[in-house]
Amino acid sequence: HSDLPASGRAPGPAVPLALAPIRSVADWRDAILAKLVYALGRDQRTASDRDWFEALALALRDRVVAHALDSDDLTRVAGHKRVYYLSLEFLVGRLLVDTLTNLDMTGLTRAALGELGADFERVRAAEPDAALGNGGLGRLAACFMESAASLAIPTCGYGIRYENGLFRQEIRNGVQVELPEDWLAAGNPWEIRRPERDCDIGFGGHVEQVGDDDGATRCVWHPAELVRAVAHDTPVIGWRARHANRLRLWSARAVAPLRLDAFNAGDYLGAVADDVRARSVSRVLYPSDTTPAGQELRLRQEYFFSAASLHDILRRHLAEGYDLSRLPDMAAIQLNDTHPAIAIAEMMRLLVDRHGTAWNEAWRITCGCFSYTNHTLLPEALETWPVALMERLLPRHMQIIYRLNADHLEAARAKGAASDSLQASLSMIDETQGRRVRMGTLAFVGSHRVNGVSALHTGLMRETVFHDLHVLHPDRITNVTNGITFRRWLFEANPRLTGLLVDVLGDAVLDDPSVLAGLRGLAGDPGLRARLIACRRANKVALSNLVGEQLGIGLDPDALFDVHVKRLHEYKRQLLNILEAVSLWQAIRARPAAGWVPRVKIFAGKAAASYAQARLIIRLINDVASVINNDPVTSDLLKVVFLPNFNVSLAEIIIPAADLSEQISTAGMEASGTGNMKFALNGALTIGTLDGANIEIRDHVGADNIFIFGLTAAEVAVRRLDGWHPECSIVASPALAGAIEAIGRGTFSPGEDTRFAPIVDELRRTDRFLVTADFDSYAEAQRRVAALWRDRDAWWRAAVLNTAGMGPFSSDRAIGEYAEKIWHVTGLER
Ligand code: B1H
Repeated sequence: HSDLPASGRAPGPAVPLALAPIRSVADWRDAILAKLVYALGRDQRTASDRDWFEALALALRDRVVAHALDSDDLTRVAGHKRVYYLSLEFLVGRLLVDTLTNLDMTGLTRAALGELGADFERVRAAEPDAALGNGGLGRLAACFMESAASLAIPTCGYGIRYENGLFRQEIRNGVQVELPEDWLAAGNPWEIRRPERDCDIGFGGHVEQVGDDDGATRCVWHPAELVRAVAHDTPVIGWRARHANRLRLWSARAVAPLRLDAFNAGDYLGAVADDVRARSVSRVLYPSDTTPAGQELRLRQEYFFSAASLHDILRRHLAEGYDLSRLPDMAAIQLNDTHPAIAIAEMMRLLVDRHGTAWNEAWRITCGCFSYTNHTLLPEALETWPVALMERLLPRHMQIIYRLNADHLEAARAKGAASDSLQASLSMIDETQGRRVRMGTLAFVGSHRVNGVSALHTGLMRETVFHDLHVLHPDRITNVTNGITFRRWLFEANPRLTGLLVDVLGDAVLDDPSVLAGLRGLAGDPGLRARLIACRRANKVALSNLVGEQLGIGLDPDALFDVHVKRLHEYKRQLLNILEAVSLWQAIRARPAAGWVPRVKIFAGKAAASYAQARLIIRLINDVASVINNDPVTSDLLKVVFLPNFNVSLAEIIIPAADLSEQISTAGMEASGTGNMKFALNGALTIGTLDGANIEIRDHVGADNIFIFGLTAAEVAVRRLDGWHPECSIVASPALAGAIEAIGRGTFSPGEDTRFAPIVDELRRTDRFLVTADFDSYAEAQRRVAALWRDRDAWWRAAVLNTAGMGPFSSDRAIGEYAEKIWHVTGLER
C-alpha cells in the first residue's frame, strides 16, 4: 500500500477505507456469525467461547484494518513524519476490550453475542494474554502504542513475535514453577501476515574492504548465515477510532526451511536443522527484568529485529519517493532502552555500504533519526557485549563502532575531555572487564535526544552513569515522565469508577484527563463518597471471588486490601513488606484485642528463573501466608495472599480492588514505576519511598494524601559511601529483630530452619537494598495507614484527591512530550 506514488491517493475507490459504522445489533451479530461460519468453519450450535472470541476478533479486525489503511494513506499523502518505536518488549495483554472500547462497540457486542447465545465475559476471558514483555518497560511500550494511535501520531511499533512469551507461573508448595506460555497455540486472529515485507538478516562471515581501511568508506559484508525475518502486523486503534497504527512483529525462520535431499535420504532432523536454528531467534522472550541474559542468542535477537525494522523503514522512505538525506524529516526512531541500540551501527552500514552515502552525511542522518530512552541505572542491566562476540557475529558493525568511537573520542578531546580517565569513561569500549562494547554509550552518542523516565531518574542519569557524556552534550538528556493509558487502566479495568466519573464530571473526562482535577472540589462530598465506596467494594468482592476460586482463601471485602504486585526483585523490596507482615502478625498475636484494622496483604509477581534470591522471597511470602492464614488467633485480622501468574489481565482485576498501593523500592533504584500510577488513578493510596515517579505523584496528589517513608536517594547514596551496618538497625528495632528471628528459627519452614538462611544472612550481613535501614520508618508509615483507614471520611477524601491528581500521568501526555521535544511530529489532521 505504501508503495503507491507519493503524489496522491490511489486512483479509484479501490478499498472502502474506514468501514461505515455498524448501527444495529442485528448487523453486528450477522457480521460475527459470518466470521464464525465462513472464516472459521464452525457451527453456531457447538461454537466454544474461544470460537466466538476468534469470530468477534476477526470481525473487529476488518474494521481496525480499514482504519489502519486509511491512516496510512493519509500519512503518505500528507507527507507526514512517522515515528518508529523499536522495542524488544510489547506487553500488550488482551486486545479485545481495548479494541471494543476505542471503537465504542462494547454495548453493541454484548447484545450481539447475547443474541448468538454466547456470554461476553466468557468470550473475553478466552483471549490469551500477549505477554511479549517482562514488566514495566514492555507495558510502557504497549501503552505508548495505544496513546500514539489516540493522538493520531503515525507510528509503527517494531518488535519480535516471540512464540513463547513470558513464562506462566505456578506456585507448587510455595515454590515458583515456570511453564511455557503458549499464546499462539490456537492462532492469533488479530495479526496479518505480510509476506511482501519479509527480509533476510545476515550474521557472521567476513567484510570485504572496498576503500581505505579506516572503516569510514564503503565495505561489503558477506554474512556466513541468513535468517529470514517474517512480518506480522497487528493493527492498533486509537481512542474514538481517530487513527490506527500498526505493531509489526518479526518472527524468524530459515531462508530454506527444508533440505529436501537430506529429507529424502532419511535424515529428517538434519533436513530441518537450519530452520530450527533460525527459529530459535524468535522462540522465547528473555525472562530477565533487569539483567540482560548476556548470551549470544540475545544479541542475535537484538540485531535481528533492529535490522529487519531498519530495512523496512528505509524501504518505505525510498518507495514514497524521498531522498535518504530527508530521512530525519520523515522518520523518528525511538530506541526503547539499549536493546535495539545496534540499529545505530546498522543504519550507518546501510547508508554507507549499501547506499553510498558519505560517512559524515550518514552520521547526520543517523543522529537526526534516533533517540534513546534509558529505563534503569542498575549496573547489572547496562548492556555491554564482548568485542570478540561482536566481531564474530557482526564484523562490519564492530568496524563501524570502532570508527564512530574514534570520531566521538576525538570530538571529546577537542572539547577538553582529553585525560586518559575521561577518555576511558567516555569510550564505547569498556576495557575494565575484558573488552566490551557499551551499548548505552553507542545509543547516547548516536541519538539527538536521550531521555529518562521520571524527574528523579533523569537527574540521576545526568549525575551518575551518563555524567561525562552529559557534560559533553549538555542539551541531549531530557526528561519524559512515564504515563499509562487511561483507556485500559481506568475505563476498561474499572468501568464502575469510570461510570461514576462520567456522571460527576461529564463526558469530557473521557477525552481530557485534566478534567479529573474537577474532583478536588468534591473531595468532601458525602454522595460521591458513598458511590465511590460502593464501586470499590464491588471490585473487592470480584477480587475476593477470584482469590477464593484460585487459592481457596476467603477474604473479607471490608478489610484493607494492601497490594504489592510487580516483578520480584530485591530492589523492589517485597521482603520489606513481608517482614512487616510477620511483625504485624506477631504484634496481633501478642495483643489480639488491641483494635487492629483488618488487613489483606496481596502479593503477585514473577521472578526471573535464574534469580535465586527472588525465587526464595516468593517462597517466603507463600510460606508466611500458609502459617498466618491458618492461625485462628489472627484469622479475622490478617491474611496474606500470593496470586500466581501475575500478568496484564490479572493486574486489571487487582488494581481497581486495591486500597493501598505498595511502591517501596530502595530510593534511587526504581527508574519510574508505572504500576504506582495505575493504582493512584483508581483511587488507591500509595505507601512509598521518594523514588521514581512516586515523587511526582506526591506532588500532584498532595503530600497529605500519600504515605511517604524511608531514606531518600541522596541519603541512600551517603549510607552506601559510608559503609553500612544492618546489625545496628536490627538491634535498634525489636519489631524487626523479632520478625527476622522468627524466619531464621523456622517458624515458616517447620522442620527446615535453614530454608531462608540466604535471606536472613543477606539482611544481617550486607542488606544491599537497605531493608533494615527503612524498616522502622516503613512500619510507622503502616501505622499511619491504619489510623487513616479508621477515619473513613479522611481516607476517602484522600482517595478522591488521588484520582483527581492523576491526570498528568496519562500516556497521552507522555507521548505528547515525546512528539514535541524528541520526535518533532504532530498528530495527523483529518
Ligand atoms: C525497566 C528494564 C529492563 N528498566 C532489562 N529496565 C531487561 C531492563 O530483559 N532485559 O534485559 C528488561 C527490562 N525495565 C523498567 O522500566 C523500570 O524498572 C521501571 O521503573 C520503569 O517504570 C519501566 C518503564 O520505564
